[in-house]
Amino acid sequence: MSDSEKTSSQDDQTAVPAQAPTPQASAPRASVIHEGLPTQLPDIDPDETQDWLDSFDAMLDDRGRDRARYVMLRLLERARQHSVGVPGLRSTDYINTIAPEREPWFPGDEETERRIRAFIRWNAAVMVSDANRPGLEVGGHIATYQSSASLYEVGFNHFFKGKDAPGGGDQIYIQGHAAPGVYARAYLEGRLTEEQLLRFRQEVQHGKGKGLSSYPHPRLMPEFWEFPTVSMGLTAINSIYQARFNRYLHNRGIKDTSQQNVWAFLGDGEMAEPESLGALRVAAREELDNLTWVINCNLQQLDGPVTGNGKIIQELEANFRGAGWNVIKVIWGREWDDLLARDVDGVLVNAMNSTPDGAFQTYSVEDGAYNREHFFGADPRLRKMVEHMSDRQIEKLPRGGHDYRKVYAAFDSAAKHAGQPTVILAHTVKGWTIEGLEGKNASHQMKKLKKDDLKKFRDRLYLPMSDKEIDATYDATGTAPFFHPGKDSAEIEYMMERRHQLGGSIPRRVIRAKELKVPGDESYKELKQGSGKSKIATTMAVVRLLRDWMKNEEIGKRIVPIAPDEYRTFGMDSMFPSAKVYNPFGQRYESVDRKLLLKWREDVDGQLLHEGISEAGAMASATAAGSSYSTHGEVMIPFYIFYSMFGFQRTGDSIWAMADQLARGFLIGATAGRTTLTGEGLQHADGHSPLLAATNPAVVHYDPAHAYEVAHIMQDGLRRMYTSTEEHPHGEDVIFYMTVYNEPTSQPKEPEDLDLEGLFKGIYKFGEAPESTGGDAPRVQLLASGIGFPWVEKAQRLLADDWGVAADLWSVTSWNELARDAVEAEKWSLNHPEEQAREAYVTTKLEGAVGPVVAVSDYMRAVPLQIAHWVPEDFHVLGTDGFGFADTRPAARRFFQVDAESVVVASLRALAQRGEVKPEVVAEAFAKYRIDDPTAVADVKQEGGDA
Ligand SMILES: Cc1ncc(C[n+]2csc(CCOP(=O)(O)OP(=O)(O)O)c2C)c(N)n1
Ligand SMILES: [Mg+2]
Repeated sequence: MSDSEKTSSQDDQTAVPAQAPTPQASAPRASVIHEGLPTQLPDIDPDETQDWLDSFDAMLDDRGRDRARYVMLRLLERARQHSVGVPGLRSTDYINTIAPEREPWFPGDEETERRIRAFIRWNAAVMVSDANRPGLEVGGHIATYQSSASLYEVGFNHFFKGKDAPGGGDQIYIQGHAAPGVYARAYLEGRLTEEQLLRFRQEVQHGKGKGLSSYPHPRLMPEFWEFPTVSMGLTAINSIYQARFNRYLHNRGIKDTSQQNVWAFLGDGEMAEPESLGALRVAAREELDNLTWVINCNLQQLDGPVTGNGKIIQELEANFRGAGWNVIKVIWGREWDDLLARDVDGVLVNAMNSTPDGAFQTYSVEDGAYNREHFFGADPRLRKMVEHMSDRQIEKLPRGGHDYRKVYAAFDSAAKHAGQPTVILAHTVKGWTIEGLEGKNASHQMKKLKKDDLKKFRDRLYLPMSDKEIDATYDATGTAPFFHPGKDSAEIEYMMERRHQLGGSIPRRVIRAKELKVPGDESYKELKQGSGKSKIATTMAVVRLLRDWMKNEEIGKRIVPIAPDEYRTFGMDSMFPSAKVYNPFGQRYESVDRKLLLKWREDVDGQLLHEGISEAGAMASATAAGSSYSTHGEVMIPFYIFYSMFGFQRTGDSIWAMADQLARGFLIGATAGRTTLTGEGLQHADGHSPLLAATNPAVVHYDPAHAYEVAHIMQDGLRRMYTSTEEHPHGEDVIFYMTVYNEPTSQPKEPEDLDLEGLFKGIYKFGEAPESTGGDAPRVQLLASGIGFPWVEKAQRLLADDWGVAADLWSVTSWNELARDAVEAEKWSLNHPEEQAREAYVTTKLEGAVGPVVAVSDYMRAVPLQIAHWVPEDFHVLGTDGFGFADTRPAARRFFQVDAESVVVASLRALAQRGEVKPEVVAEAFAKYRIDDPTAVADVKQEGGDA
């Protein structure tokens, strides 16, 4: 490495590159500093610059580093005030961002709000403790809500807009483990009864829907919860994309969302999930000032400290500032203000800056004397600063997240901030106000409060409840009584009035969307006609239909195409010029391909969501769009198309959360199959996504073989999800997953007498064996799905021509749906012992079909094997178990033994086992086709192999 490279790659602001090519030979140049601001400018007045540097040096000599640092910071602040483009700081001192003199006037009644908070704290803790009485012990969490009560209550009393607020209200994501606090508030508001609180985490034993779900689960409490939040990290990313989707709706003229804000409550431990911080720049880039995160920094997670040796708040601050967010730290309560004002030497701030989180956690549980000794004891000036305070006063010095006014100031500032998303980093103590829990490493898992804990807790909250009352209830039930001050009390009136002003109670989930008028049969005609002499892949069929949908007057604008940087892969680049890629700032440059017909176009009202390379982001968009019918009262139809390998496998948990959120939409696993996407190899070759899809009860999976099947499935998807029936007045809460392929195949015309019921339920007979085989030929039933269908078609010919065997063909559109139906039938039969057992649909369909049944698909055997138990005859399955690799399709199919020749040998073997053909025939076929040898297909050509 040359010296000049060394120098120029340093962060050092003063280093001068050895050979800086300057326009004016005499002018020295500063090197580039980090954070991307241009400083590589010629110095137009070196003498003046030197004067400034000399005075800085003089100040440093005379007044020391602290003073020099102070003046530098003030200069930076002044420069920013005047919009001089200086680089931002990545971290600030470990103090409140909002100085006391800049705190706003507090518009509420602080004492009444304190009492409300105390009631909620009490009921939240008692409810969890109660759920853990002997013999019930269903778990729950006390400590999380106790650390964040003030954060929520400031929001509830002053900021969160309910559904009836002008503009439709806010979206609020509540930290999953804080759910008891939200139930406790709903109880005070009269939305939940005491009986319901007593049924926390008992969702079926008192009757379905009579209990309260463990965490926010819209699927389980669809009129209460809106956003499922308990899987750490998903709240973070989903809230960003929700805020972005709000803007998308607005910019596309679908709904005015300008008055709506997204609030997300998160844990400091949760920030370690990649999904938590992974999308920060999306929020910054799109200037989502409709988004506020509140991170409850209690410095603890489940097992213990988040970063005992470090400082999580400082770490997060640097991350967020670096990503372009507005950061508001709420570190200390008001009792520290006076101390900080007297900290002229910076010793207190220095102690705050240098104390690791692990030590702060210890200070939170130790008494005043310990804190005096250890925190203030290190420096005589610090010690002196608290001389006038009693140990008790020192012990009571609170964290900012528990100071209602400080929290209010942070929320107020966040709400007014423009041009950036805001994160509030609130310093709290886990289990705050409950002595037995506070700050303990194990607090997250402490679920039970003893009599003594309860009494101390009551005292701390100043709750008007006698020892006698507590003792009596505890002795009778093993827990404490709930507290309600009465409907007409000042506190309840106050909180109800606040909620009334802010648009009603929250959380609340409502469906106000108008029903869609979905396109009729006409729109699907083209695909049902088949492809004639040409070949098309099912992925193409899907895209063609999508294009038609987008032109449809009723539903066109409601479709939200989503792709993680793969539109070209799926042949959708033709949509760029017309539908356009959504960008809230439009396109501020001339596109490189602007002269081409298929040019790249970004626009404010662009319809295509282009997520960059983020499947997690794409899923978050699909979730926001798919639940818009309830969140916004505007039905939107997400159409998320992806490499099937990077769907369920990569983002399965997000799809699970999407299902919990009762979101609907189309997920399209394009380039599906283990052997169909040739060349891409092991990590692209999807041989199992249907199996993963089967694990999600909301997901309806189809693996269509033919374009007309695609058409019917998409049409039925719209019908089921977006139209009203008696059973599902607002549409069904399902997600359609379709696996489609990139291999061009001849698409047959839709048969005249198509068995539509069979197609939707998962299996229908496609065709009989050719008559040439004769009536008494041995017979097999060949079942195939998706791209496996052409293999059984060819096998049918080979069996007839080479071996005189008759094969009937069945198109299996969904192994998953057949298996689900069978399980449902069993369940029904178990529950109706007096009635004739219900038969699985697949059994009914295959009954009377002659001969063994051989199934094949481009997936692992476990996919078709799901139906094995209900197939009335011998069942043999071929599949693609194992890792994929790169090669041609014929080679891959021969390797996995799923091609036509393999189907033939498997069929003959199945017949031989029943004595219907001679065993030698199997060996003969095996030798003829060499199905164990992929080199036998070395020269077989393929077409359209790439993605
Ligand atoms: C994806 C995921 N992994 C693990 C958990 C289990 N879990 C629940 S809470 C928790 C700790 C949370 O700590 P933090 O985010 O700091 O929240 P706090 O309760 O301290 O506010 C863990 C690990 C989970 N819910 N989700
Ligand atoms: Mg925590």
